Amino acid sequence: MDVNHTEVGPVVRGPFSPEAIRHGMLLYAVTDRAWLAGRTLADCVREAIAGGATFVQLREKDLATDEIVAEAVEIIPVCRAAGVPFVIDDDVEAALRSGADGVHVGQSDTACAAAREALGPDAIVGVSAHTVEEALAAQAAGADYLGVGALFGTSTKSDTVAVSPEELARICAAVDIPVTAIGGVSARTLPFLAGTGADGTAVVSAIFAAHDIEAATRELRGLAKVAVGSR
Ligand code: TZP
Ligand code: MG
Repeated sequence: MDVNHTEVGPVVRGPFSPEAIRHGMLLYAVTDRAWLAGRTLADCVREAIAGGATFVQLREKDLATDEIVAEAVEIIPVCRAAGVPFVIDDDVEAALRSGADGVHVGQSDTACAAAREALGPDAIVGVSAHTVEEALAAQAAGADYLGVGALFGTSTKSDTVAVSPEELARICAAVDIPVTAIGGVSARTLPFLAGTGADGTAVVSAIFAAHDIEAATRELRGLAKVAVGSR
């Protein structure tokens, strides 16, 4: 058994190439425990990956770092078995301790450069951006990808900044790193991302609130392949 990949403690991360990270943006699944319905989060992630999710972020707003680490070590083997990158929202210490592939930070979280410093050159560091200025700053600070949104109305996050498809397109044109579009993306809204230049979409509720997560993810993956991920 490769303990580096399954236990809490110092880990050796399999570095993901820039191409693999860009591919991961296509259908980026962001977890939410609001709709577990008797399943574990790892079960839900397994279903999402079976349906074609290309990247996974563990997003926990109400758990302590120890609890996030415990959750992450359940999910990491599921992602690793499928070769799907796995990052943790906000909590750099949890990413470090769990052996996650990296972290996703918002504008008011740990700075991108500090996250990189803590996690090392092979870790994935993603940054949320809402404007061209923020996007260029994140790229200059060494971000591997950008999450841009909220594109559409969402009830998953309350303090969102609205980003128009036009601003998304300006951001995609301004940066070289991959971009995934987030916020209110569903089978109904995903086609509106066409032509923005985004590499894909990041989705919470349209995946994790679904009764059949695998089927919902498969439908979104099919739509994403048509609408985005073309550059
Ligand atoms: N960041 C911007 S919008 C959002 C996050 C985390 C929530 C997106 O959730 P949903 O359910 O896909 O609209
Ligand atoms: Mg955050």
